Amino acid sequence: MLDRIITLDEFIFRRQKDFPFASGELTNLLRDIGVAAKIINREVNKAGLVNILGVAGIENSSGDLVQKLDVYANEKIVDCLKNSGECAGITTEEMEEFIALPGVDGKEAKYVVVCDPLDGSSNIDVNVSVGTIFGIYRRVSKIGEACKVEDFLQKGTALVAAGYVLYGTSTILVYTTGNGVNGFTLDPTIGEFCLSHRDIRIPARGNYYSVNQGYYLKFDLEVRRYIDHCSDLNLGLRYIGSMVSDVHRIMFQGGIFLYPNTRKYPKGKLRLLYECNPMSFIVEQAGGKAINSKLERILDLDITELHQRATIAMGSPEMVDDMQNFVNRYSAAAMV
Ligand code: AFP
Repeated sequence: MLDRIITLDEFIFRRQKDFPFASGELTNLLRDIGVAAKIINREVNKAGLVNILGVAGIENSSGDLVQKLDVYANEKIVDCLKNSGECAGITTEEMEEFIALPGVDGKEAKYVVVCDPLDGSSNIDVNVSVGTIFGIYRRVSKIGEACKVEDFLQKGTALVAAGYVLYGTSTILVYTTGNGVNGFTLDPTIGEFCLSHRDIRIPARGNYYSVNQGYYLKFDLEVRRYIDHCSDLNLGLRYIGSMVSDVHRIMFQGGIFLYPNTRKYPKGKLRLLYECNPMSFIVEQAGGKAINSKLERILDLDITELHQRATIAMGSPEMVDDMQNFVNRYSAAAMV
């Protein structure tokens, strides 16, 4: 039980004081992302009114053009970071190329941001939870010059911070700066994210597995055998189709989330930079594990393209280990 309300801003500021040489730039950047999340939350909550206000691409009753929510979320994130002056560049799942942001008031930024502005957006029309995922890297190119693609093409191990916002029955922001994971629930009455989940730890095992079982026959043999094993253990299947929501459940109740290769997506569907790396950093910081179908740690994967895809198995450490054993056993058997 928390004795008094601690807002996200206060928490971030307090944490900054734990680092004697911190300049406050990361603090400000995290705060700006929190502001963008509140703006996106406001629009997500109105999504059900779209049929009344107008549909995407046409004018609403006020004469404004109604946008698709993922496009809107993308614009809001970019706007917030553009004006903040703490971000040298941003790349998102919505954009083909990254954007280099100019310094503000003569100040040159040292961080770049990667983001999936509205993950699971195909769920919006049916009122199912969606999320925003973000990651922050220290740029590797020269400060003072326009940022370069290399600033974004860094392994997950180089992440300075990562987080997600889940727009669910309540809106919650979960983030890490590599020193544990904390969650903040939006109190709509005061418009603040308030510390609600301190030092989140993933249980070693859980009672659920999360995979699009509709693709079962398209998975490799070893993945199918692992899924059979989960079913043999009487684990429940939970799959929302919105990675943030599925992983958020695992953060608290344990379990495993899988998106393996299929015939349609031989390299996996999810994006390494925007989805897999930030979520893996958070999961590892909470004591979990995240690997790909080749059993490589997600955060160690080389990245050569902004929109590179990856396969993933993440969640409770003992369940990821089990999955690893199945892959080892059945892929060896397949080679005989
Ligand atoms: P959308 O953003 O297009 O809805 O995709 C969501 C997502 O990237 C991830 O959040 C889900 O876990 C996964 O794709 C769902 O994909 P399937 O519909 O193929 O299971």
